[in-house]
Amino acid sequence: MKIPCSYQIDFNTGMVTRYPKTTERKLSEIRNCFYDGQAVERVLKKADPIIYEAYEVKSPNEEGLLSWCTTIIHPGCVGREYHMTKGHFHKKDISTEFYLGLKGKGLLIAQSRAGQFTSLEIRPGVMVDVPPSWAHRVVNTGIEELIVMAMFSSDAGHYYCQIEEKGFMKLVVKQDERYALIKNPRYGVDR
Ligand code: S6P
Ligand code: ZN
Repeated sequence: MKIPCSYQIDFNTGMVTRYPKTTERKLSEIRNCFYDGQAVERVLKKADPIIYEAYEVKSPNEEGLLSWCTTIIHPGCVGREYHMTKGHFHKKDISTEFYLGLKGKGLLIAQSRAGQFTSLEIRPGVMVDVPPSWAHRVVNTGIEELIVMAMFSSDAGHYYCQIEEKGFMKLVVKQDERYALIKNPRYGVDR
């Protein structure tokens, strides 16, 4: 039986005391997330930057338990598109997830299986409720790290294929020094 426990999060770095980093996504690994392939190549000719990192505190994969994670999305753009996470659905389609902004600013974009799309601004103190059956991605639209904490059912699982293949309906791009959502020309087109 699991016993009650506590954790220490550094809101400034996203690090969790005694928990190692579990994810580090470099541009080369998530190149297909970005629309502008030529811009990806231009960046990769010089370096392979880390786009985001995560510290996951995982409970056993059992119904009734929660896991959580801090994600640090570094600032920047590839072409006109802001840095972002890969994005996913959950395998267990009755799973809700909550996101809390800890540092920086950005957007959580979400897309339902039924084809609805929405975006919500996230910044320190903002909690976002992602109900079941909505794919979600976090985008850093600011000039400093965006740090968020996500809490989800331990047995939710992650399902990346659909987003990898079809993308989200909209891109989050830099326009006149602020963000804009534009139609994704590649949405629904196999990559
Ligand atoms: C887990 C939750 C987050 C993401 C993390 C990285 O359900 O949504 O902890 O795993 O932000 O994003 P992604 O899309 O690469 O898993
Ligand atoms: Zn999730």
